[in-house]
Amino acid sequence: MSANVASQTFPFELPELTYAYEALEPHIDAATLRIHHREHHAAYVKKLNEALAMDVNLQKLTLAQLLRDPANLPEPIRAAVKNNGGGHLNHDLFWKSMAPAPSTPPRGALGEAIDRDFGSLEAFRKKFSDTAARHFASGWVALSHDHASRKLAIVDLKDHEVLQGGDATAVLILDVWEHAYYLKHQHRRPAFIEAFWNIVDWSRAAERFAHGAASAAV
Ligand code: MN3
Repeated sequence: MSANVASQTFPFELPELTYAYEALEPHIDAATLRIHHREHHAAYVKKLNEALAMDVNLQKLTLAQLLRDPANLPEPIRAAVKNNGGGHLNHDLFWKSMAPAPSTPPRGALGEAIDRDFGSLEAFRKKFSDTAARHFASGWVALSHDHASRKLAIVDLKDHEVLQGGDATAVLILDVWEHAYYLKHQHRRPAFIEAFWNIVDWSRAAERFAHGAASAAV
């Protein structure tokens, strides 16, 4: 698995994608993907670094530590770190949630857990899609594996809220901000959600699930 931005420290860098901007066509168009990565995601990284530029103590903390309890951050940069840091973390996971089609259904432990907690892959997809379509304004929808209950759940995140790494593993995430789909789909978010299922990288999702389940069992 490639390096996780959660364990990285200042200065943060825009991660390269593991596929070309054209590689997710026609499900996600190259123009949307390029702008989303090189402009939107890059801007969150830049603003996160700007917020931390004057604070040498915070520069020693990993991204996960910075986002763990925003109430402990200095008030003047609290919102900037929470929003831009959360944006950085979630986008990195979003890029890793996708791969060029065709998407093959999850096998092994993740497939079994989806069947157990949602009834079937189809039932999971419907519930996730409905949550994503209903999400009001900007945000994210994640498939989360809760470490305490050992169960999968669909989590609706506002703006750039994040799943807390110590408590849960983010198995999969979908960006439902308008910038993720507006160029191609305009107001038709459900068409974008439907397209997403063609390019979900279930094999990397299964790796995250297995890794999280192992650390939760310790
Ligand atoms: Mn985005």
